[in-house]
Amino acid sequence: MRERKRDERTPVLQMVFHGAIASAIGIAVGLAIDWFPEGASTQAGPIDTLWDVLIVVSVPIFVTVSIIVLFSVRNFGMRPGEENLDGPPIHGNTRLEIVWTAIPAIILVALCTYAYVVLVDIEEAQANEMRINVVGQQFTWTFEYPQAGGKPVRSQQLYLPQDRPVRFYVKSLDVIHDFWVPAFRMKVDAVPGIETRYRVTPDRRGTYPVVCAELCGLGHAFMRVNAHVVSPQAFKSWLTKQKQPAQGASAEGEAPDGKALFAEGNGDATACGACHTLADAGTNASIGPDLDEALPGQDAAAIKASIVKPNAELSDGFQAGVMPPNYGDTLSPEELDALVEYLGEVAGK
Ligand code: HEC
Ligand SMILES: [Cu+2]
Repeated sequence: MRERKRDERTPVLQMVFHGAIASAIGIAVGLAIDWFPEGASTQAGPIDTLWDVLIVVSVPIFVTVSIIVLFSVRNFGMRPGEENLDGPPIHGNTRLEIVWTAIPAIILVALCTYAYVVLVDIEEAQANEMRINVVGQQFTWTFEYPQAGGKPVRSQQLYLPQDRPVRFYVKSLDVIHDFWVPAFRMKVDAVPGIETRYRVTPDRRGTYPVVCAELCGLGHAFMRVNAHVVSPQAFKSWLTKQKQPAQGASAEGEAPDGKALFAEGNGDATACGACHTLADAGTNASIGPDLDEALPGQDAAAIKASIVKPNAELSDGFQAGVMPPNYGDTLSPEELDALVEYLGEVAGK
């Protein structure tokens, strides 16, 4: 009698013992892995803590389920000769059922409550918020900084002052994209026809990748720019500098600047530099052909044709449908001429 009892109890003790060791290892590994790049916003801290709590709670649950399955297979598995036997009929055990429903329910409600509290906390409106419009399109981002009583400043690079709360208003001109700066932790879809939003307060200076997190076409993997978190003074002087020069779009009466158009676009037209390398304009993207190699030897007419009808004649090794086909509309005739003239000069160098 005593013998039997001990036999029945040992498997449970063994399971608890193995489960505790496996959970400890799983939690240690889960917490040791750097899942995210180093955080650069006030939102990152609470989100990373939430992530760690989820690991600490979910690893033991996963281990418990796996261990029970493994021990059951070993101890209660079918032996040779038992193929036609049915197990003993078991009917409900109300106490057990209540326990295994209540415990997961309590864990889930607790985690949901905690996650909700974190969400409300990181999305809270801040005083002195700066608005930035984010426009996604195949295959680049444009950032607009609204200016009181003037035209917004547009940029292909995201500049942010350190410690200033920002609210992003995200739009898409074509398909669904997703505006994500992993170092800030927040991300939201850019959906055609609606405006989505999120808040972030960058708190560490540096340069962080802006990534499109929604498969959006051939150039998706290249839909990357940089977010620069700089000191408030540096941000101010950057913004002032953006306001002054031709900025691509021609100021009244001035001739459009081909180089600036190439590097920065004009707000409607995506910057050529988002896809092409051209040393003279200081761009180094590689979605389209390297123009330092492709341009020499081409005359103005050929260059103009490549811009206005990109799919008519394809460069070797590149696919149709990547270069925007609407530069004839998004660039004014003067801008197009300035751009062609500029590229012609670079080609002739
Ligand atoms: C979204 C990415 C993208 C943008 C933006 C873009 N291009 Fe392109 N471009 C490409 C790709 C891809 C090709 C090669 C396929 C083709 O010829 O259509 C190409 C081809 C070209 C060529 C032909 C090169 C050769 O081999 O002869 C020229 C010239 C060119 N682009 C200039 C421009 C200019 C100028 C702009 C800005 C007004 C621009 N591109 C904007 C992606 C882009
Ligand atoms: Cu995209």
